Amino acid sequence: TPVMIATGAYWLPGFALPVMPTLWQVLAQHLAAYPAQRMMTPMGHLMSVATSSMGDWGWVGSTQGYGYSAQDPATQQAWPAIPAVMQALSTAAALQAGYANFVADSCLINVYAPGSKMGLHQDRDEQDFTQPIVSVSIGMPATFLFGGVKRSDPTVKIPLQHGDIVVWGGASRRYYHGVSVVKPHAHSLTGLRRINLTFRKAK
Ligand code: MD3
Ligand code: FE
Repeated sequence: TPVMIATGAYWLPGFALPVMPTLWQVLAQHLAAYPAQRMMTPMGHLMSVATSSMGDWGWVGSTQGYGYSAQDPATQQAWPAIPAVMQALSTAAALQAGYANFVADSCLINVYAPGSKMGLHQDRDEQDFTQPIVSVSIGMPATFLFGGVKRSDPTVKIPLQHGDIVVWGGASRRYYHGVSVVKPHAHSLTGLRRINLTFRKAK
């Protein structure tokens, strides 16, 4: 049962749990072949979160700025395809939230160690903001911060657990958001890691 948390944003607690064994198998395999890397900010700092990608487009950061690239900057190789289990999960979650026919061409994989965080930001590197973003939380819990269209808007905290999915569309697609410093609560599947998948239509 979807829980509306803002205009167009729906929380689907535990939605990914039934496919988690299969999902974790393909994800662990992917991370072994395409290790998550800490990208550079435009200011030349390292992000605390490490990232990897799947699909036609992968999100990358560098001192040249942020954006989508068809190649892994570490290897210059194309990203691997999004596995069927993940493609089907993101399409089903989007539909559950009222967004029919969502087909991701990018899956960003954010890997958080204890102490990692993500500052308040907007996602605006995608071409079409009418397309939702589907996020899947795996492993250690985290507190998600959710604001409004202005950076100064008040934020609400959402405790995201292993297996939760949130679909962000409509007005919420442009809202500022971030993740508080992740605390060390070892998880049976991932150990001291939180992994967040965001399925996007980048182009
Ligand atoms: C709300 N990731 O990768 S996912 C990101 O947990 C990002 O790793 C966070 O923000 C994470 O850009 C949050 C939830 C999320 C993703 C995209 C959104 C929330 C969003 C886009 C618009 C509004
Ligand atoms: Fe974001």
